[in-house]
Amino acid sequence: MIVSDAIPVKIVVVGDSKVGKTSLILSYIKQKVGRQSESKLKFDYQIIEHENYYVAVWESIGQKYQQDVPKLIIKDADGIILCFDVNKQFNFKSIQSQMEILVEQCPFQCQFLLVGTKKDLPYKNSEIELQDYYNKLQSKFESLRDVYFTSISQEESIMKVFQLIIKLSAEAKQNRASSINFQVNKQKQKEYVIIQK
Ligand SMILES: Nc1nc2c(ncn2[C@@H]2O[C@H](COP(=O)(O)OP(=O)(O)O)[C@@H](O)[C@H]2O)c(=O)[nH]1
Ligand SMILES: [Mg+2]
Repeated sequence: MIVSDAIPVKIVVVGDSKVGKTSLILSYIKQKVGRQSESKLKFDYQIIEHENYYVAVWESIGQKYQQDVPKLIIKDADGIILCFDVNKQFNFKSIQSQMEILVEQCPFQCQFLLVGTKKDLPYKNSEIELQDYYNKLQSKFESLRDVYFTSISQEESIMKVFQLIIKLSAEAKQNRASSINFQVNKQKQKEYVIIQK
């Protein structure tokens, strides 16, 4: 692929410690490049070619997205994967407050997926209950696009999550860019008309 043809997309994986963020990213990278990554991922990222995209995958640390480092990591994100552990009681308040902060700190067109990790382990909440929580969240956050369940023992479940968030994020980014171009062109037209007078 010619680098200049590729669309850059930044994806950040967020969620509580030990929820499975690093495992999710490493599984995706292994599937894409066919080998284990050397990276420990903290304060670090990986660049992956995915179809026509150049994807930078980051892992964010902690939940304090207002603090300097997490804020810097998410402030130009195109897509966020917000993880929770299905083997733990779903903490609606925590997920909701994380979403509130993320939506505030991330660019306006940023897209979100909610991902329940460790689906090979027993669920603490029923799938119906989790779907209800998701529906409640979705009604509050328009940019929250879907909920998925993954396991490191089912690689294809992880690949699906990345494929979807990359596609949604790239589309939103392109739409935003073309609407800005349109506005700039309109502004230029206006200036042109003024000069013509
Ligand atoms: N059973 C199971 N364990 C997982 C899964 N994903 C991660 N883990 C385990 O959960 C622990 C924390 O994972 P890690 O990726 O380091 O979490 P992080 O702190 O969010 O980056 C590790 O012991 C992983 O092996 C999964 O899908 N199933
Ligand atoms: Mg980690």
